[in-house]
Amino acid sequence: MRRRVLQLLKSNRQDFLSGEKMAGELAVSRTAVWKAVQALQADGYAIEKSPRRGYRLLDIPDLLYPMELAAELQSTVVGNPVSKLNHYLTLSSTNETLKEMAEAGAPEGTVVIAEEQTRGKGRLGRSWSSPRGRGIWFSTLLKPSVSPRETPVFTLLAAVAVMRALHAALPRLAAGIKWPNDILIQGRKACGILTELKAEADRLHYLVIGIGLNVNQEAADFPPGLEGVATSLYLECGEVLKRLPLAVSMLQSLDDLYGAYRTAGFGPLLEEWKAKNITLGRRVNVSLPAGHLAGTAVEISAEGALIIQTEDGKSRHVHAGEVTLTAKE
Ligand code: BT5
Repeated sequence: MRRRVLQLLKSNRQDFLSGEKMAGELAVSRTAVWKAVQALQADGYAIEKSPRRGYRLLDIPDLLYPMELAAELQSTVVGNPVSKLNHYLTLSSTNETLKEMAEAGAPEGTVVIAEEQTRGKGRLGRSWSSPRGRGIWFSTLLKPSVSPRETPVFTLLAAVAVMRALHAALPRLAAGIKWPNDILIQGRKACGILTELKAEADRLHYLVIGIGLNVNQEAADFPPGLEGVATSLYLECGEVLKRLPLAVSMLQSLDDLYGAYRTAGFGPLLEEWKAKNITLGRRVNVSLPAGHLAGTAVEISAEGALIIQTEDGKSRHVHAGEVTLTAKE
């Protein structure tokens, strides 16, 4: 009911719509219309009510509601149908909630979005700052038929999806992908990706791809210790951005890229990743569980590993690790 009332209000934004007319069109009582309007107001929609003229929609909240996302999204798997989009005001971590849903049999393409995460997760038990309404914090469930060895490529796929959305919104933004899971702007981190999976030795059950994009944080919104390390789109371009179109664009790009991967494999995706990365050609230090590695990042393998050429001329494939970029070659 709420969705249908909202649709009517949206298609008549320039004028008031009487409660009677809406009730007639939706074949419900005027009280039902009024209740739906009240529910929409409680959700943050600014709706003006005039005793004689009816209702008029003044503003849509910048919240990532499924019905708003679905109105713009033209995806096949990710977040389609709309019942796969799950929105929460606050969650501990969207990855954690989506993993529970995956265990309970949620379908591929299920998405969990939170306005705020109280225990947002980074890799290796690190935390991810996710203040309310300031960024886009969401996770997507995919179930590709690949072996667990091939899953790192999906982190690269997600990074390319974010880059496409950033490019569409802010074409002049100097953003680039740092292998494996960061998007940096002028050397500062604006986006992180956390891919988690459940698998047997040779069979993947599911992937949960969590993406956190800093949109409207001011410097003071970041916890101590992240000065000079983290940034937001607002800090980089000086403009408060609407999160809704950015979120739609990321979901759409994820869906497009996943579709492209299913028809053409990883090849074209890796080419696009290369065009958008800032890691290859750079001298890097990589911290690995078993120590450090220094060298030049020369290539990305078909499985998404970073190939490092060390001083002694040897090539090393790094499948996971923390990369620090040093000088340009
Ligand atoms: C990441 O880890 O970059 C993965 C971040 C994934 C976050 C998303 S949000 C939706 C989904 N649900 C979750 O619970 N997580 C995912 P890592 O490479 O380990 O980087 C973590 C490090 O980045 C921290 O140790 C901080 O130094 C820094 N950091 C924390 N919050 C940040 C933020 N908002 N922006 C930039 N840097 C941040």
